[in-house]
Amino acid sequence: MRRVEEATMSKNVTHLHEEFDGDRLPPGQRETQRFPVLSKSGTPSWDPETWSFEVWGAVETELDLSFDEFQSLPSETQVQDFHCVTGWSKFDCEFEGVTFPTLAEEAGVVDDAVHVMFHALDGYTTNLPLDECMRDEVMFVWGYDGDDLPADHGGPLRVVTPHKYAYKGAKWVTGVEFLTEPERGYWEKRGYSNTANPWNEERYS
Ligand SMILES: Nc1nc2c(c(=O)[nH]1)N[C@H]1C(S)=C(S)[C@@H](COP(=O)(O)O)O[C@H]1N2
Ligand SMILES: [Mo]
Repeated sequence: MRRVEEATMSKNVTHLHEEFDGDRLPPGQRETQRFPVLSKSGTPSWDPETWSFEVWGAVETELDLSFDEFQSLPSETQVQDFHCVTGWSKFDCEFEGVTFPTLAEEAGVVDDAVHVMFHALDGYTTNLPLDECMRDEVMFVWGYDGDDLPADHGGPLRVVTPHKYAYKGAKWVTGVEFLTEPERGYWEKRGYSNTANPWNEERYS
C-alpha cells in the first residue's frame, strides 16, 4: 500500500531538457546504466548523533537541524536525470528529499541574497546563483531508488541539480550559505565551468 502511494506521489521531471532546448541526452554525453562514484577525496564518515545541517548568511533565521529534524521537513520523491561533466548521464534516478525552495522558505531568504554556497563534510564546496537554486528540481536528498542514499553517493544527505552538471550537487552536504555576492566553490576555482549547463556543454571555464 505504502509503495503505491509513494509511486503515485513521485514527480517525474525528466522532461527538464525541454526548458533548455536540448535532447534528453545532452551533447557529448553517453548514457550509462551504472552509477559511477566521483569524489575529490574518499567518502567521509558521519556520526548520526552529532551530524547537523546548518543554514546561515543572508537569511532571517539561521537553522541548525539534526538529521531527524531535517527529515521532518515537507519532502517529496522525484524521478530525475543525472549528468556528470566527465561524460556520462544516468536516466531515471528516483530521489527522495526536500526541495531547495522548501528549505529556503524555512530559513526566510532576505532580499539582498543573490548567491548560494553549499558546504560538505569532505571540505567540498560548490556555488550557484540563488535563482538557479530556487527550483523544485534542486533537492537535498536522503533516498535513492527506494533505499537510503549510499554513502559513496553522498549519504546521508546530498544535493541534486538535474539542470546542471552533477558537480553542482554537493554530496555529504551539511551547510548552505546564502551570499550577497557571488563566490566560487571547489571545482569552480579549479577550471570547471561556473555555470555548468549540460545542454550548452559548459564544462570548463
Ligand atoms: N562533497 C562532495 N560532493 C561532490 C563531489 C565531491 O568530491 N565531494 N564531487 C562532485 C562531482 S565532480 C560529481 S561528478 C558528483 C558525483 O556524484 P556521484 O559520486 O554520486 O556520481 O558529485 C559531486 N559532488
Ligand atoms: Mo564530476
